Amino acid sequence: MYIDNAKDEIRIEGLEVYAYHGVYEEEKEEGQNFFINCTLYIDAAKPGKTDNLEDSTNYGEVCEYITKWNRKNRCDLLEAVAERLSRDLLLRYKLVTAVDLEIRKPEAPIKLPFGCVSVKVHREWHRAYVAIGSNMGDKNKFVNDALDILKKQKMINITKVSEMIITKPYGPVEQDDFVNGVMELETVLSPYELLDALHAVENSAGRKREIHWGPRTLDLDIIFYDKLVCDDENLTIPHVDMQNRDFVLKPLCELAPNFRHPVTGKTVREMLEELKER
Ligand code: PH2
Ligand code: MG
Ligand code: MG
Repeated sequence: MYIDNAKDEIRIEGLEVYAYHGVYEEEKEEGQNFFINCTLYIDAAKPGKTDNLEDSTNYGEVCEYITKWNRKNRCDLLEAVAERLSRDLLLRYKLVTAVDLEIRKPEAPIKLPFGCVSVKVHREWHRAYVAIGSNMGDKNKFVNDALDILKKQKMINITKVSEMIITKPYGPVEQDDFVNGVMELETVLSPYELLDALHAVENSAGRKREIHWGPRTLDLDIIFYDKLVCDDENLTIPHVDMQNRDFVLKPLCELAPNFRHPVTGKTVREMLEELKER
């Protein structure tokens, strides 16, 4: 779960598990010892006050979970163990906002004197705002189906959905009116993984990429992803033109009026007011 202010840590060090991860046959057959270090990021203020385990995450239970996970799962690479286990921890323990996970393999089959090999990852929940648009066919159905598909994905939690509004087409292409809205979501996906997931939903609505800015069955655009600023050939966050689009700002203002644009520092409400005055 995404929480803004969870900078406290629960640490597990040197948890020993016997498992069968590895690229080589003898590793898969014989198995070996792995040692796991794990930091869980939480907000300790509440359990600190109440002194009640229910308000926190039980580290003993997490150790059991990690141990069982390594009995059940087999990966070739330490990277895959770290990737999959860290995401499963985030999905399983709702008060944990981020994890550092290190998988150490001191008995790795390396025919040289060495201390240890390991892979360490950091994974966390993120909050994103995604704009929804449709102006072809059964527009409301495309929007609702998209929300239903996304609600089923465990790596994504939709936390708020704005009212859907009908808007005149913006831009140079003459086309039908749009249904537009915005959703707020929490996700353990990276921005690129989220983009891929949204494209898959657009494709499931039969989206064809023919005319740039042209009519579409479904358009899902990432507006904000935390306070990330990213500008490369495949992905621009925040959305470049959001401050000029009332069909984005109006529904976004319903969900997050005080969210500040990470570059301009303006709140969503301020951007909407400025757009109305123009
Ligand atoms: N999307 C566009 C271009 N123009 N106009 C409205 N009203 N709503 C949209 O979602 C929209 C648009 C390109 O993504
Ligand atoms: Mg768009
Ligand atoms: Mg788009």
